[in-house]
Amino acid sequence: MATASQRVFIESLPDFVDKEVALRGWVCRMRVLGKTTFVVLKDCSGEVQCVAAPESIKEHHLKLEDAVEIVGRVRRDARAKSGYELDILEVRVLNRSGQNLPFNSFSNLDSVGPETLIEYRPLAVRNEVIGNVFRVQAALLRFLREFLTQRRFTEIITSKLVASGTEGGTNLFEVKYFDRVAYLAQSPQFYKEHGVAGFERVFETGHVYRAEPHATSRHLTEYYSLDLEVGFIDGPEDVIQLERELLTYIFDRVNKDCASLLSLYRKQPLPSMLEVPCWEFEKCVELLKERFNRTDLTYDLDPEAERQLCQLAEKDTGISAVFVVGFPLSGRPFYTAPRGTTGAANSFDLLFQGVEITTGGQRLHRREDLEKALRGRGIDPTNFESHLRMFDLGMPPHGGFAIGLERLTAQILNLPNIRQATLYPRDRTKLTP
Ligand code: AMO
Repeated sequence: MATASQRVFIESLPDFVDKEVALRGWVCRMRVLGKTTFVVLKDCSGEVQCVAAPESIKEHHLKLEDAVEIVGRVRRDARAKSGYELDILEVRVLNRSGQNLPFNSFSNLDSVGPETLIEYRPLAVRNEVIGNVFRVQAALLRFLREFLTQRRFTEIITSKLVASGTEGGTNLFEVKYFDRVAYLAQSPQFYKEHGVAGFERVFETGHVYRAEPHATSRHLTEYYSLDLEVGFIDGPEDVIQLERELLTYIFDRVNKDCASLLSLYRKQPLPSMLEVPCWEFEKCVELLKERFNRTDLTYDLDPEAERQLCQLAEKDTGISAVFVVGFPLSGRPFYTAPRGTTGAANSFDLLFQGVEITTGGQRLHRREDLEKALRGRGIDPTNFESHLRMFDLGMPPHGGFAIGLERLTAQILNLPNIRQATLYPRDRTKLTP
C-alpha cells in the first residue's frame, strides 16, 4: 500500500526518479499485453506511460477518458518518449467517463463533424490539436496586453448593457430592462473614446453582440473584440502604424512561445507586419476592376474583393495583408472623421489572408461636428447627449481600432470557419452548449 503521496504534474517527473508520486489526469490510451497493462495518463502538463500487472488493476475496469489518480514509482526508461515511466502501485478512479462518447479525444478527430466537436467541447479540447487553437487564442490575448501595457495603455472595463447602438445598422439585440428597453453593446466604441478623454490611451477586451441574421463562416452573434483608442494623433496613419507594431509584436511572441502549437496549423511562422502597405479605397476599386474585372464595387468591399486584394498585396510584398483606407464616408458610422473633402472617410480596414480582421480610423472629436454628422443621418443629437457631453471635456484628436479575436485566430491558424476558433459559438440558431 502506497503512502499518501503528493500530487505532482507529469512534466515534473524527472525530479522524482525512484520516488513515489501521485499523478492525476485522464486515461488517454490503454494496451494490455500479456503480463503488462500500459495506461497512458495525460494531465495539463503532459503524458506519461504507467505500467502494471493486469491483475493488479483489473478490478478498476479502467477505460479511455476516465479521470483517475495513479500512485506509483517513477522509473527512468530510455524507450519511453518522455524518458520516464511510472510503475503503478495504486489506482483510484475519480470519475468514470460515459459508455457511449461520440469520439475519443486522443484519436485523430479529422473525421468528427464540427457540430459534434462543439456539442462535446471539453472532450474536443482535451485533444491536443483542437486544444491548441484555444491555447494560441489565449496567447494572442496575453501578448496584446503585454504590448499595450508597455505602450502606456490603460485597460478599461465598460458596460455591455447600453441605451443605444454605436455602429448604426439594425443588428442590435434588445434586452428587457425592467420597464424599458436596453441593448447589448455592439462595440465599446463610445466608452473607449471617453477613455481617451480620461486616460489618453485605453484598451478593452470583451464580448460584443451583433444580431447577425445570416450564418456565414466569418460572423458570430457574440464575438470577442480587442479594442483600443489613442489620443493626440495626427491622422489614421498613426493608428495604422500602431496596429502594424502591435501585430508584429504579438506574432513574434507567438512564433517564439507557441512554435510547436502553431506548426500543427501553418507551415510558415507568422510574418512581420511592419511592411504591410496601406492602399486608398479608390485605388483598390480601380485595381479590382483592372485585374479581376470587378465592376460591381463602389461603396464597400465584399469577401471576394478582400481575397483578391490580399492576393495582389502578397504579390507585391510577400505578405497576404493590406490596409485599405478612405472608404466612402456615407457607409461608415457617424463618429468617423472625413478624409479631406471628397466624401471619403478617415477609416480603414485591415485585410489579413483574405479576410477583414480590423476596422479602425480617426474619429470626429468636436461636439459640433458630431452633432452635424448625427443630423445628417436624420438623428436628433439630443438622443446622444450623455455621449456628446464628453466632447466638452477637452477631448483630443483621437482614433483607434478593433480586431475580432476569433477572426484573427481563424486566420492565423488557417481555419475555414470562425466557429472553429470559438469555444461556444453563438449564431441565429445556436444558444447551447
Ligand atoms: P466593426 O464593426 O468593423 O468595427 O468590427 C471590428 C472587427 O470586429 C470583427 N467583427 C466580427 N467578428 C465576428 N462576428 C461578427 N459578427 C463580427 N463583426 C465584426 C471583425 C471586424 O473587423 N467600432 C468599430 C471599430 C473601431 O473603429 O475602432 C467596429 O466595431 O474582425
